[in-house]
Amino acid sequence: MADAQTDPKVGIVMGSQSDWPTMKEAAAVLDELGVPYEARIVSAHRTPDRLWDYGRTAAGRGLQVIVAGAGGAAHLPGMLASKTRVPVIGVPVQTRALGGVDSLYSIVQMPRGFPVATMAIGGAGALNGGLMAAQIVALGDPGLGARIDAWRAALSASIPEAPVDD
Ligand code: RP5
Repeated sequence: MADAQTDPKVGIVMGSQSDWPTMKEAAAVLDELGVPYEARIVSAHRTPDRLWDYGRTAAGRGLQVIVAGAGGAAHLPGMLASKTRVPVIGVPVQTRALGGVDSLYSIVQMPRGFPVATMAIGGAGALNGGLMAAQIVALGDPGLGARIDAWRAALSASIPEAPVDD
């Protein structure tokens, strides 16, 4: 999975290495669509200075959107949104203790003025976060727009009309 990509348009960030199995679903769909991204561990609590630097430099480095995943007291997406105008998509990572509802509530209830676009809990949320990021980048990239249209058409075509027995 890519990370040595030059000129990343999407930043995938997560609070911990333990979030990567979830967040790599965002990376996988960006790979599939040919969108350059970087993946970084940036913890609101354990590496606050790294978080501040990431948010402070994001727009200047050319990032167009950030997909931020965290679990539990999931402050990373909201704190990043407070530090950069680059749109932040939040992914609530599933937790053992509370199933990810804790992550969801931590991410979704932002105060007026600092939005975070919040996805579903877990892998589906991470994949959708990657797709949403690609769709944002595609606003200025017609070739990518065409690849997303083809991706969606292939998904539709893969759905059978009638159910079958297992
Ligand atoms: C959060 O705490 C991370 O986003 C992660 O989901 C959760 C647990 O982290 P680890 O204890 O597994 O590093 O900051």
